[in-house]
Amino acid sequence: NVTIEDDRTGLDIETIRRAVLDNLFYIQGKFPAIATKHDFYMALAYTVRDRLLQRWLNSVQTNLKKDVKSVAYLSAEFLVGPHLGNNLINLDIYQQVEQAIKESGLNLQELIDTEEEPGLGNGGLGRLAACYLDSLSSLEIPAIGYGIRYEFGIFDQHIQDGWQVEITDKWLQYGNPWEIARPESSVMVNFGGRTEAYTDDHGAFRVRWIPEYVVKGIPYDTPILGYKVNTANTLRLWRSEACESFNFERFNQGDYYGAVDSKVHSENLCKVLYPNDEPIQGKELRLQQQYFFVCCSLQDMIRTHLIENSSLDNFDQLWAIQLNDTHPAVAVAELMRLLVDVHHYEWEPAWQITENTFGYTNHTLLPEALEKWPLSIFGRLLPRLLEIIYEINNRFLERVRIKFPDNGSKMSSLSIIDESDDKYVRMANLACIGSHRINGVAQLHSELLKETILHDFYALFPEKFTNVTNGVTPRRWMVLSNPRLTELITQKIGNRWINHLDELKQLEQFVDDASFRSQWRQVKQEVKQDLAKYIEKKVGIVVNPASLFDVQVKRIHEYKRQHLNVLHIITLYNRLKHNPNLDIPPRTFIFGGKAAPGYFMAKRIIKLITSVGDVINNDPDLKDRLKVVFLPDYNVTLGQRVYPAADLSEQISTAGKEASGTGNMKFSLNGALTIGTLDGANVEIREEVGAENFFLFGLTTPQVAEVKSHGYYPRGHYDSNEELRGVLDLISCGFFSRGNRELLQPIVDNLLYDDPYLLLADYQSYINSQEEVSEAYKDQERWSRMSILNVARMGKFSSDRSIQEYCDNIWKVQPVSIKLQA
Ligand code: 26Q
Repeated sequence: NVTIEDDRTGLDIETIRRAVLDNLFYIQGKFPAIATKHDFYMALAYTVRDRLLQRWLNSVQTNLKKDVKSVAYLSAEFLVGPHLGNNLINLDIYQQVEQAIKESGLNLQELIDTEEEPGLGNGGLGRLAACYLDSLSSLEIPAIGYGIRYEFGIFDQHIQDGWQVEITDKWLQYGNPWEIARPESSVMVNFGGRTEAYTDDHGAFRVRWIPEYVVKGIPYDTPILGYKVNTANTLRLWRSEACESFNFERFNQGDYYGAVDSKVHSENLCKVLYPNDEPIQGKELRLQQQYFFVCCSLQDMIRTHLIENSSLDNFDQLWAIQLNDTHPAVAVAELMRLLVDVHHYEWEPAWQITENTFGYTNHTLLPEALEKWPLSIFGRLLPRLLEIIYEINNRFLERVRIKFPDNGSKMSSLSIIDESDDKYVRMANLACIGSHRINGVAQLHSELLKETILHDFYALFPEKFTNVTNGVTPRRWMVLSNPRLTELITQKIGNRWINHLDELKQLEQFVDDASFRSQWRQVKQEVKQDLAKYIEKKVGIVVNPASLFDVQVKRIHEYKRQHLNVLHIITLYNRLKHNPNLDIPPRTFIFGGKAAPGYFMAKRIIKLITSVGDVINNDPDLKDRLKVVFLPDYNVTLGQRVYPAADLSEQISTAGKEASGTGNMKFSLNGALTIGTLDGANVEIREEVGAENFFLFGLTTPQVAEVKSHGYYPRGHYDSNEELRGVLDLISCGFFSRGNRELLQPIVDNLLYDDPYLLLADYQSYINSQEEVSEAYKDQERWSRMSILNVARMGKFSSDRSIQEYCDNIWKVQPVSIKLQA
């Protein structure tokens, strides 16, 4: 009974095996004997892509034809991670492919590991966008992600002599099998020049923009398949090019270099991702990037809309556009420009459409992290948009004046234009005014937004404010990254939890089952052994898989307080040196994270970690009871190795500084316990898993404010706390820096004389909490119970729940099921 399946769509083992060989030959131009691992990876990737295309095209077609609302998620960053493994999971063909690859004498994991990840983001915000695309597709919501196809993503981090060195990320150099260029859908984007008033044929007053130069945007599409559904949405990333790549006039005049000038200029636009996770002042190219992808995306939505609709009157009924922070906030003004200047709408109806269409997600509380652009740069680059922003602002301030008469301070804080010293365009104000919903990313964050940086907007339109607590996709962050745990859980409660994460609750019934706890420990042990091997291979440090894996992976930032973690390590070191018989469980401290290249303190913190590691890892007195590892080049791929292997998750930011955090969720979902402050989503994680299963320490947000209001004096803690003094003195005297007292002194000085993130104020509380961690770890049965309960109670933190809330409360969109037909 032989069935011949199509080589492009068939899912049985034999067909997949044949299809891979076919693609190897016809796409890579190789036969097995001379093919490299990368060739096989490419052949397999194309084989998987073939199986996606049917679903993808059906989804695109259906969304175009049906008059259902779509979500457009606008984000300057999408940190999607490698596609191959994830697509196998979502297609539900992992096992077949594993077998097919095996029968060809290869190993699937090795091919998966060959994929270069698209590093098109800095950290949390970009990764959140990727989790949300996964959930949108899994929930069958018509959606499209719009962003920039950076030629070079976030830099690769090397560690040389303990310092971070940045290397260009050439992720495209061997080709990208997951994207399809769509040059036929290119659009034009204006920059610079001037505006001009004119009267049209009907005698109406209008404005046109006469640009100095025009850049072409070319879309590159990547399918984003949902889990076990036919919905495959699109991630559409724009690449810039010159309109005319060659200037013949100049060439003929003998100006050979001038002839390609505009080409070089335009192509620079999307060359590189800014590696900062805070706004950088006045970088014109960054503003160009933002306007470029926003302008391309809105034109694309309008073009799509007009295929099936005769006007844009119902644009807001068919599109919900979400602004991922203020990076795409210029879209508010750009949609107004397109409606008024290009489609000849009156201002008021255009504004109704605009406000109904946009939602704005804020990701920060730090006032210094609010994006603002010098008026001079903005006006020179986007003259027409600045005029429109002035018009939006004038009309808005008129309404404010009526609601709060004679309140100059309200007016100036709400105005889009900051007139303090130099003049700036405040992007958060533009986003708030132009959106019908404004949300924070965790309960605490959303409350603090209303009390602090967006207080005056809250007073003006309370009905716009809401919260959507972040979530992460269990497909990538459990099923793909932790197959052993997935298998154990599924044996017990079936597999519905993978897209109904609340079902993990059922694990609670096994918490008293000693054999289950032992299997649970066994899984964690095996995953830790894998990571131990990786660590030895990568950095040459031998770690004990039975030790407590204490992990902090995230961007390096003073507010995230990696250096508080280091103060604890040195405290333990001093204790063990003075009392070698001290009974504490051995620990392996694992760090990972990139520092913004221009962030002096963050780079010193990396040097502090590696320096302390060098001393501790090589001190024979310690008998391997403490190890400190800095894993270079932390990214999505490495995260997938690290989260499953962690025993303890470090979430130790100063209260009130971390908007949400999402790594905290990935750890806890994989059975790590958290040591953390009452910050961001930690608050809700603790609420869910239970206070008794969470190691809490530190000042609360109001206490932080209180301490600061009385004139915080960090020296006081140094003077009164002998153990803390011993730690800081040891750093100061050059003990960790081969006698060099200058190297790490900036960190110590900052803590003693400024300490803006209150490390010294939280030090003792952190140390005490860490002692509780050590005590708990000694009782492995108790630890396992806590670990199981953490996983069982994390259902809330699926990005499926987050996306459902966006759909219900912000976007008002419905799922559309996709039927598979040819
Ligand atoms: C802005 C202008 C110019 C250059 C760079 C930027 C820029 C780029 C990236 C500003 C900020 C970012 C990234 C911010 C970020 O990742 N925020 C994190 O978002 C997560 C998802 O909501 C939260 O969990 C984290 O708490 C928050 O820090």
